[in-house]
Amino acid sequence: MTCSLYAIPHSLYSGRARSYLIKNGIVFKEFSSGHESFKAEILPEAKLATIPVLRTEDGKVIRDGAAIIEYFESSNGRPCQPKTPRQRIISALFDLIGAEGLLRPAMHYRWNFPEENLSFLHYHFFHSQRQHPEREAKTQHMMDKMRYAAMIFGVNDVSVELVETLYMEFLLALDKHFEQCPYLLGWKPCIGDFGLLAPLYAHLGRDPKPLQIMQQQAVHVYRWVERMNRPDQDVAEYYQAGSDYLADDQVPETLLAVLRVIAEDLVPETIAAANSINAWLAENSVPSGARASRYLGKNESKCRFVVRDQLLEAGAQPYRFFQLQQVQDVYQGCTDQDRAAIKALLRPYGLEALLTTRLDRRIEQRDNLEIWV
Ligand SMILES: N[C@@H](CCC(=O)N[C@@H](CS)C(=O)NCC(=O)O)C(=O)O
Repeated sequence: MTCSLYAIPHSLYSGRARSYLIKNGIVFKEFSSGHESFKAEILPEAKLATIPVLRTEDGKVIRDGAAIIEYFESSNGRPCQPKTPRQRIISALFDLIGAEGLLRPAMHYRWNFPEENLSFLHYHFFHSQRQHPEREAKTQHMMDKMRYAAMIFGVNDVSVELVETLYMEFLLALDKHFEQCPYLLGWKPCIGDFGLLAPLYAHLGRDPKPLQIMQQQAVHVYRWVERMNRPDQDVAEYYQAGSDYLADDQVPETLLAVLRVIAEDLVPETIAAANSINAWLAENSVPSGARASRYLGKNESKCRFVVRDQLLEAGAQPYRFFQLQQVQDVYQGCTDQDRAAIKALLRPYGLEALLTTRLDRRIEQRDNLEIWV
């Protein structure tokens, strides 16, 4: 039996896991979440109806893109984790950025351009539903739910201009980076490449409106998106290609320029979300082992933060801190000398704050759920 990946082309988190499987030569067959087996066989073990979910060769069910990647990384000697400290942190940081840091542009460019995107989206949402008399109604319900999620992430009439400006600055900076080398840290993908692909494939590199922007204004990013979905290295345009991460723990200037833009909302939002979730933890007695849901309460846990003199409001999501823990775990595992090098690398962009911003309770994954420890 080969692995089965329950995923759909237009799903953000599916793109991350799929690319990892492709790049690591793991044979799999992909099924839609609308396939009968998803509800009948997968859901009872996956617990939540999110994708991606993997069924391994020996029948184990793993829900969550990060957990799927960790399953293979931990059993294969961590082929996609750089060995040196600065590169390791950068890789983990881009994993966080991809999973959490680009949700506003991803959702904006998907949902706020109906003329360009709607029929394309309908096709995909429809085919992720089971063949069922209420298939169309469920499709509409799911699309409405995702439109609403765009607002929860902080896209509204006031913030939209800032969301677009930040995205374009990020995209053009990333384009300059990929002009120099084909992956974030050199000649092969790291964990951070897979994380970053999540928003840049399904939404920003595939929906008609943002795809056109990427193709017309950031051809090197577009090529990286293609490259991340191919099993070979796919570096024909780089005439002196290497095969490994850059030597001597190098982090290219072009990548730091990307981080400079990203930090502008990633850092204040993460600090604000930590404050909001910590206040909630202080007010609510949360037993050890209780589920850490996507949002606290009924979506009421908002955090507010300022970016370029503008006040933004977004849902505070515990999952952001599950990802951030990975960055902090790498940092904690370093020698004093390596920690100093990491701090010096991140300090100019204010990203050093992410090494110490944390929730008062740790989040872990157990039996396919995120739980409070
Ligand atoms: N933490 C999960 C999140 C998965 C997730 O939210 N997937 C979306 C599709 S990209 C989904 O299934 N949404 C359905 C829903 O929320 O009902 C992961 O990284 O895999």
